[in-house]
Amino acid sequence: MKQTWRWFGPDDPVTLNNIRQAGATGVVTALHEYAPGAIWSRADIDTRKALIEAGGLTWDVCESILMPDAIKLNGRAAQAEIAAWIDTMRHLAGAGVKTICYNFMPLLDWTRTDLAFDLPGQGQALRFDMVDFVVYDVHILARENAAADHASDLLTAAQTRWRQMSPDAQAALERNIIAGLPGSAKGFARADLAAGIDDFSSLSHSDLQANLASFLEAVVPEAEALGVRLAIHPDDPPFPLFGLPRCVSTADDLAFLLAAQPSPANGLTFCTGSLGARADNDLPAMAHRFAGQIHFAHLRNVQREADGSFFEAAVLDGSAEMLGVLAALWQAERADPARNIPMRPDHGHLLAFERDQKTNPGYSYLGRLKGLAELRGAWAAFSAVADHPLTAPDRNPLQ
Ligand code: CS2
Ligand code: MN
Repeated sequence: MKQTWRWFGPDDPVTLNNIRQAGATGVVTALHEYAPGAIWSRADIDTRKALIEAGGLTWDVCESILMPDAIKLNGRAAQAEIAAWIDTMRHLAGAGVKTICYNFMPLLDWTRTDLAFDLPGQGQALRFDMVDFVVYDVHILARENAAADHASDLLTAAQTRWRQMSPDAQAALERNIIAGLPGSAKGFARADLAAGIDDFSSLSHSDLQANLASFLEAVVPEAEALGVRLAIHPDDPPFPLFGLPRCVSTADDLAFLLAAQPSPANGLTFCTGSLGARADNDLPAMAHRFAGQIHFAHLRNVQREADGSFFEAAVLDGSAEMLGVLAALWQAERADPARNIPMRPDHGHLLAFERDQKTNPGYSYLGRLKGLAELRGAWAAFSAVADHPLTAPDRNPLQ
């Protein structure tokens, strides 16, 4: 397991030295100044890489090359956008950055309704509140036929909550949902979101899958020739929003995209927090099933609630069986010692004095440092149980 850390570049409140102190040896980053579809220059890539290496770290993963909506909407017809994506991939590979994360969520990237949810005695977390989301969809954005997409009990609860919601609370909810979160392409104004939803309104789940397959058909051969490992990130949350399809949410979705272009270059970012937001995703089983194609892992946890809401939990405390996933990754590396899967702690809680400082939502220092430490300890324990003389049958301290 290669311990990495997401860094948003020189403006990130977390410095490269902080990252080293957290115990990570690798960096996950992207040139976030580039808009979707723009070709990253080799010079800018080299400059970022030199900065990271001067900080005593390595640039292990690019997260992400943004995916223009034209590719999600039109598939192979978006030839210019696909060609530009390949050019950026080529420039990254030329600089030695050969694991590339991306996602295929139409219009909206990862989405939450609350960026400062208070956890008793544990700081603050990101949260997706399903009733608040329905309030926004049905009553604030007032999307046409939105009610048809939500269960009656949610509609009733949303009606009540909306009536009690102040204008300021409504404005805060809209900002959280559409203003764009770290790593996303951009934020929206309400009218732009409504227009974008219209653009995608005729797209079905299988249409989006077909467009992803077309993208992979064009890109995977080039990636394979370059020695690049593509690592698609799951949908977050892993279910449709605003009636828009999502096609990287379930084990079937992952199996489809891997089968679309069988190649070592066509792989996954196994994000336990994104996939774990669905109760029907058996994460340890999925990690075992797809272990050979997991090129990158995001390890975080979420606590699910009955109505589909969830909030970011401590890595070993949430609804997802983190130790089962770690065991699958540990066994995959044990089976092939050449593998050293880069992993990063994903979103972390906002803790202690950091609550008074500028942080990127979900990307605090203390919360991620705590998560990485717990993951490192669990990983070491697997090795100890397997190898340490103390656990040899005749010297097992527990016997
Ligand atoms: C995270 C995001 O959603 C997640 O699990 O990894 O922060 C991710 O970086 C976004 O998808 C950015 O595109
Ligand atoms: Mn993730």
